[in-house]
Amino acid sequence: MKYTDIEALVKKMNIDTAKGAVDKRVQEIVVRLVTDLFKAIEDLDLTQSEVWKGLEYLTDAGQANELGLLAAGLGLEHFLDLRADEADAQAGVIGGTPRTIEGPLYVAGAPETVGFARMDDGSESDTVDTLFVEGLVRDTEGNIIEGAKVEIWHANSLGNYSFFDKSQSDFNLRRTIFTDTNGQYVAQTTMPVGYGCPPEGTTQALLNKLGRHGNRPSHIHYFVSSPGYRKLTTQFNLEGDEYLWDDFAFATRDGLVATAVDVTDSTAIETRGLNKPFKQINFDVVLVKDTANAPTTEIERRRA
Ligand code: MBD
Ligand code: FE
Repeated sequence: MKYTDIEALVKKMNIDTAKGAVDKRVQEIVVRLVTDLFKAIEDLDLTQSEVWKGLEYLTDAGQANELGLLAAGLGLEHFLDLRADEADAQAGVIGGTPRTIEGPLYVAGAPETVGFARMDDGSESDTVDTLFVEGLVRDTEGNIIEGAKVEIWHANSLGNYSFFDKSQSDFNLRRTIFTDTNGQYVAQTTMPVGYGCPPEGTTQALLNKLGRHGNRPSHIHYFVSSPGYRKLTTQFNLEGDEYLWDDFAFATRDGLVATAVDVTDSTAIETRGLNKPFKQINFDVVLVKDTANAPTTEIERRRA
């Protein structure tokens, strides 16, 4: 079928048939997407079986709650970041720590403290390196921000996240730390290991067909917010990880690579109240002041 015929057909089916109140935005989106889908079916000469296979795939992915994972793996979530960067630049909003994807594994309601939090439940203390992650939250002029809300979440040594991994305790490796009077946050936790898509899952099944892996480098997620500032969604990825620049979710960005330094000095170990060497990461954050013309940084999505 010709494109003009497809366009006329979709209009006839979805616009000309409207009788009740129309949500114009939804109508515009549906008409566009259905038109583009029909054109793709035409161009690729999809068989009926292939079309049903596609719908069945989406059904399975939805039932497995893997659509968020699929969005990451297909680069949709990263694409939205690139568009948000463009919109910021167009609005003249510049500076601050770069954004990168939230991913599908945030859980709201983590325990809150000021200045310091121990994030791990101790279950991996004997088998995994202890990690101190710390930093300052500042504005773009370099002034520290006291009371900034720093939400941190990351995986355990198997690359799994609490809540989604029911073998972990509630809110393990998830904390909210408000910066202290020096604008500092300190988190004591355990070294994360990169996530891999469930091998038998729907996302990995598709990645396999694309000849792609489903692995992320070791990383730690952040939401950082403070009244009067734009909310930052970001994460750092760890130097030395084989997937650092080969992330299936495309989240690694310049400015968001951190190095975990080995600390073996006995005084430093004692000062931290430990009895073995540990790792330390510095991750400072710069927030940008909110302005009337700045695009919103609040993203509505269903979260656990
Ligand atoms: C993750 O931990 C993650 O951060 C993303 C983006 C996708 C899957 C797992
Ligand atoms: Fe993650």
